[in-house]
Amino acid sequence: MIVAHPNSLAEAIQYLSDHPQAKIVAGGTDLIPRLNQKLEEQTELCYVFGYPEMHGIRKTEDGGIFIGASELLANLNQHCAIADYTAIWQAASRVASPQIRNQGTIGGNILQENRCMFFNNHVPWSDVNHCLKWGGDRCYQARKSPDCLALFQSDVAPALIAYDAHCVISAPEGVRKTPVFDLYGRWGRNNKNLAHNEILVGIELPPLQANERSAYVRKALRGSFDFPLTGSAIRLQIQDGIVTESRVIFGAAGTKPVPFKGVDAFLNGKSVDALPDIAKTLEKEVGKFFFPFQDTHVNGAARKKMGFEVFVKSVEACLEIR
Ligand SMILES: Cc1cc2nc3c(=O)[nH]c(=O)nc-3n(C[C@@H](O)[C@@H](O)[C@H](O)COP(=O)(O)OP(=O)(O)OC[C@H]3O[C@@H](n4cnc5c(N)ncnc54)[C@H](O)[C@@H]3O)c2cc1C
Ligand code: SF4
Repeated sequence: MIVAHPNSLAEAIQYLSDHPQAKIVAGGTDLIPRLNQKLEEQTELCYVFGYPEMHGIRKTEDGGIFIGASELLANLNQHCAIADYTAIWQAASRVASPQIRNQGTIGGNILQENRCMFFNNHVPWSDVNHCLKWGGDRCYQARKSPDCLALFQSDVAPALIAYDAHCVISAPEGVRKTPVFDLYGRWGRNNKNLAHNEILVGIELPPLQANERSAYVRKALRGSFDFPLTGSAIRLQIQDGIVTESRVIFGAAGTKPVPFKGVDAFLNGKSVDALPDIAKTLEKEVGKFFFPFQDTHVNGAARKKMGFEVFVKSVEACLEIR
């Protein structure tokens, strides 16, 4: 295995352009276990860490915040500027364990591979028919699906999307910016809209609005370690006790973060005091946004139920911080 560590961001982009088979590695907490389990074959890695452009958490000219892609998740939790973006702070603090948060980066978190028990528990050298993600001809998760539906389980991405965060991406042609939501394609494999020689440099958060509140709540088998089974990021604008804008993004609900379309019709114009009761009436609506994905811990029906539970709790958590 070749592991290159170019001297600068520009050299890293050049290296990736010259070595189309090389794959970016940052903290390695997502990629290295996949390589160890032989879920992916790589002979060349390009280590992107230590470049000044990709570090730091600082104010932007418009009053927002820039988070370098190489910032460790643990650093997000120690920064007072992130604490004001409550849902993002909460999501970063819920990821995995302290060990992983001290090694994993925010960039790697939102670019982590989608997961599925039929793929991740797979024995690559066995003779069984491989699924689509392995280059086989079928999906075991959803027999009729034309493509892979593996689950995207980043905790932080839904919270970033709730805040309309943008990615700053360095490419051979220069720097481009794109909404975090647009980073993800439709299916559960090869679904990051990032060219091989593009590097995520950082994430920009817009300035905080007056009277806004947010929260992120997730459910996991072991809260202190496991991937989320479901997650809900909520962001509300409130004027004189009345909701004026609402946004909810579900995590571990599908192949990418899933917006609760139409949530404004239920929450906008309502008194904050009425929200917890309104949220409890939305089980059917919320269930529509959670793909009935089965894994070793829960079946599809349970996932929908848990999706509803985290939604209700995220509404309550959002209102607790007054
Ligand atoms: C036991 C365990 C539990 C976990 N639990 C959770 C959890 O609860 N919630 C959660 O959200 N995640 C969880 N994770 C996933 C965890 O790996 C990520 O959260 C972590 O942040 C990944 O960051 P990294 O720097 O280690 O990524 P890496 O492994 O280095 O990279 C991940 C992917 O991103 C790409 N990449 C990384 N940085 C860049 C960049 N700057 N530009 C372009 N591409 C890049 C890499 O090529 C790779 O494909 C868990 C992982 C483990 C092993
Ligand atoms: S969703 Fe289907 S194609 Fe994708 S990894 Fe799972 S079984 Fe394979």
